[in-house]
Amino acid sequence: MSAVLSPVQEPVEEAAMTDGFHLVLDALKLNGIHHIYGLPGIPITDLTRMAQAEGLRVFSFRHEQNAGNAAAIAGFLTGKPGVCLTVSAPGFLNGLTALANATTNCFPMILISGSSEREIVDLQQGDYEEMDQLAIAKPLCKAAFRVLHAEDIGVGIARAIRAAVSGRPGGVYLDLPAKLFSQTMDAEAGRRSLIEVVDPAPRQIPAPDAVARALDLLKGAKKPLILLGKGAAYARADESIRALVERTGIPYLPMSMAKGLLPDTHELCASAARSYVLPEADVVLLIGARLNWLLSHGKGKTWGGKSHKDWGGQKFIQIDISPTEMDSNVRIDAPLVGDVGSCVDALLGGIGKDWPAAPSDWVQAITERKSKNIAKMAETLAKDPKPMNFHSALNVVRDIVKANPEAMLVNEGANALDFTRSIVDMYKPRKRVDVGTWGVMGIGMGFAVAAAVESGQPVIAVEGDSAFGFSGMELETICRYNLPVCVVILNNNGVYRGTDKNQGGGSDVAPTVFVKDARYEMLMQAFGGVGVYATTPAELRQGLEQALRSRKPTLINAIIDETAGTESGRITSLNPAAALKK
Ligand code: ADP
Ligand code: TZD
Repeated sequence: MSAVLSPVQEPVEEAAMTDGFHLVLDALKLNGIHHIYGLPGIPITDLTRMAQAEGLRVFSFRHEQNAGNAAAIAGFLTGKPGVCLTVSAPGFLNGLTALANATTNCFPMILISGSSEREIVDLQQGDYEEMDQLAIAKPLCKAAFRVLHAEDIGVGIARAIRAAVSGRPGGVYLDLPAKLFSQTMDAEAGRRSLIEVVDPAPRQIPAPDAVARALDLLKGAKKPLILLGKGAAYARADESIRALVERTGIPYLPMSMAKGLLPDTHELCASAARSYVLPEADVVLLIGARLNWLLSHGKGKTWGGKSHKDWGGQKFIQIDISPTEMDSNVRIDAPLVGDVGSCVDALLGGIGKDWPAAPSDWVQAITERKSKNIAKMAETLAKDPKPMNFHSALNVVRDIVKANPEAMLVNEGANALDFTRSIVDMYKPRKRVDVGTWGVMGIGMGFAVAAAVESGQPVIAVEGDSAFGFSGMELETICRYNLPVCVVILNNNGVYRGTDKNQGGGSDVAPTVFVKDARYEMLMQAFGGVGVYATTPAELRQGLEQALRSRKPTLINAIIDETAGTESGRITSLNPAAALKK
């Protein structure tokens, strides 16, 4: 053996390599995404382990729908896409409801699902958890992509991020087949293939003639009204919106998730006179709010129309980033297409010192109705019925939120939703998250986890007992991550209430009725959290105060009069049987 190595035999330094797993994680990190909400299994278990090793936080759930809801609301709260990671077929399908809900609500999220081998899926040969996930996701989200080669991971993630947050935000599906993760490539080439997305949600400036048209209409209004939706909350143009309201003196109505954009106690807040201002207003400025069912489609009796479909005669100015939203229900006289911040700033630019004050008789009339309704509500809230009802329980939550305006409020149910929305004032933007555009049950614990994680603030989740059941197993997740979440179940023994009877007279209880006096607080105790059984407002108050002080996972089972709720809360009329009774 020769002691001298020939040039060909010289040991070469092995090129550093990377793989699909690390490229995915590096691409997320490069774009400031440090949280993954998901549930492990083939083929993404190792991705979750490596994610932790690489310094990302992985929040592992008990069901993918809850992880998806967490990702969706993380997107709303941060303005960056929330990421949900699932296994193939059934895990993907479990996450899909949340993806569709995110898209419906304009929340930016990316559902990343592992998938089985394309060759087998496409020939339908029966792979483990085989499903053509990309095809199924497509119609339910804003965009859907698949990455087959490691060198395309950077582009795939960049496209997913852009699609989720630019224009109207929404859900994006990213399909990553199992084989992708183990593909290797030169580390330096891999690094160069990643994309740090520049300006992912570009501002969209409204056209000057559109601004002039809107200002003209607003200036001539006798009874102007501003309607703030969750698009306005999402846009983070809080100071500009406040300036618009205060400089013009125009009363405003916040939609549910826009509550707190300005404090609900603001003198121009018209919430307590809603049924007066909607039919009376002559010019309505919609800011990031759609004229969908939640606003009676902009017509009918709510808006002063003579019949169900009749237009009330209002003129509408609509600020929205989506041009096709205009005229979706009624004529939009002054469409203002652009991002909320740019549009509101453009309006402010045209509102000089000579801008007329909002007509004082209009503002005065609203103030009078408000005062009357607020006084009436105060009377109801001061009552102390036994057992508790929605009002006496929510009066406590109202005080607690007032004393802790930074706390996040999650809310779902029917009566539990409607009463909380109208009784509990919000003081800061993006503190209230709820069932949104679909009125979907099941967002509760997923939203609560992400609200705690993303805001670092304590979370109060006000839940109907039925609503809670959809995601209740995530109490374990809340305890595992030791999150400062206090769940308040307004427990009236069933869906809407607990008193329905089996109309056939059989021994089964009615479809809306649950086990009586269920001890939900014990579920929290099972995982090491604090359980409180509250039958009085004092017990509820003590439980809530203690939870906020200790920041320990807590569940308060607040026992409500089982006769207290109404069918479907405030939307009884949408039940088909209501039409039979007419
Ligand atoms: P709400 O339920 O509170 O009435 P919607 O979800 O119906 O609100 O409406 C939100 C609207 O806001 C959507 O039409 C969406 O396109 C729009 N939107 C979302 N983000 C922005 C933004 N940054 N600028 C302008 N419009 C936005
Ligand atoms: N399933 C899903 C996914 N979303 C829904 N909205 C419903 C079913 C129907 N539904 C409502 O619209 S509210 C509600 C259901 C089942 C629960 C109401 O009961 P609750 O609240 O106990 O949560 P209240 O306070 O008793 O009304």
